[in-house]
Amino acid sequence: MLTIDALPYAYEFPLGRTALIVIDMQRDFLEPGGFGAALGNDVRRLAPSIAPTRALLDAFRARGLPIIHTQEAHRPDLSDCPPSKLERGRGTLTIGDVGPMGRILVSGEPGAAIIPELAPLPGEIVIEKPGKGAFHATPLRERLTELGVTHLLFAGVTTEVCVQTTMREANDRGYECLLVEDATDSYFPEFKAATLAMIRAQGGIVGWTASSSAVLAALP
Ligand code: C5J
Repeated sequence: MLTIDALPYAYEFPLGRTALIVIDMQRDFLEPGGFGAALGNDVRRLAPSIAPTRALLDAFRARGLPIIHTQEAHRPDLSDCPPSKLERGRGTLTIGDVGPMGRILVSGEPGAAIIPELAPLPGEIVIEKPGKGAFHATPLRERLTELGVTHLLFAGVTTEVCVQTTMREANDRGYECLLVEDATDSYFPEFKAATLAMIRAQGGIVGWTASSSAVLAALP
């Protein structure tokens, strides 16, 4: 077992059974003209997490370790989008509307793509998900089982929505989860801080948090 200097205490992980999961680093959340901006958010707030996430990807790629990317994206006919999600995500544009980067959060549209800096390489698993959590209505569990993964290191956006939802889903399924503090961002800094605190509260009730430098230092 390897050890990361983490909170609330050291995180131990078996190298061959640990995957990096990068949540929804999509143009629709990080660039102007997408879903995040249509909801009135300042998308520049998500930019600081890009470089640390890239450093984690580079380290996992160099060691041949498993990498999973997720994308929040719906079928073009929106048949996988619950009416409640359509009703509540109403900004200047909503899911399925045509914006400057194509139809908002629709599979295959330019805005739904992962940003170029973090684009998946051939062979890396990409999970499209209709929900905020990456386990709901996706084959993620099956892919992790095939890989023998028991431990998950989380990066991505946004901290308190899709990252936290997926981390809680994973925690309930028995995965040992760590959120990389500087490889995740929120449009609301106070929500990010609260999420980090919630995860590691009560003895790590949802998991651990650590900096990307602590993760990189722990890799052989
Ligand atoms: C949101 C996400 N915030 N990826 N999605 O709607 O966090």
